[in-house]
Amino acid sequence: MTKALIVIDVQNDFCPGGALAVAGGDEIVPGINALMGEFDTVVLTQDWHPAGHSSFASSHEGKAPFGTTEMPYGTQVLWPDHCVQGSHGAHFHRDLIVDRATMIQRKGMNPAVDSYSAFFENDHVTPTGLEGWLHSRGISSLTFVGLATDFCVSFSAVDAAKLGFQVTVARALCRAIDLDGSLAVAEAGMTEAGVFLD
Ligand code: VGL
Ligand code: ZN
Repeated sequence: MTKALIVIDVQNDFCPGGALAVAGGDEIVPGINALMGEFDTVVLTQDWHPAGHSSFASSHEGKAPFGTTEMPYGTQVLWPDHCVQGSHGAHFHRDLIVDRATMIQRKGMNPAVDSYSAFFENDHVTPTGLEGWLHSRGISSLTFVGLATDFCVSFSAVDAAKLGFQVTVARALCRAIDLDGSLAVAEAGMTEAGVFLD
């Protein structure tokens, strides 16, 4: 079976000191680098928002980060400004080995729609193209690591399972935001979708 390692959003803004820091986000970098050695195919994802993105609380009058708003595609959590295209915060963590990656999937470019998943925007219908890239290379098994477990990792893993990939999430190499119990909800959703939680 041809397999790939998918490294989700190991970017400065999700690491300590970043705009949307995930506790311990930087701790997983050495382990991810080591795990790359077991895969011929390594894909990185990169959250890559235009300034003023609609997922930023600052784009909504009277809204604070970590609140929610109703978007045409459903309820959207509002975040601090993060991963603005070309900014230091959007760059990969300096110790992450990026040379081995044969594909870097950017996401979240549409100003009006967020994109947690590496496969679809948050409207759940607009594809990123990653499914085709993987399938056309004969890849059927995916291992996910990265940030954050309960948002971009879980959305990506659930979509991958629904698309028919065999999916593992290596939880020791992920860290969560855990907003109001979101980690437990995400883990239940992944299990329900047939994702193997390692
Ligand atoms: C993420 C919130 C907003 C993530 C990205 O990578 O999990 N979370 N944008
Ligand atoms: Zn984002």
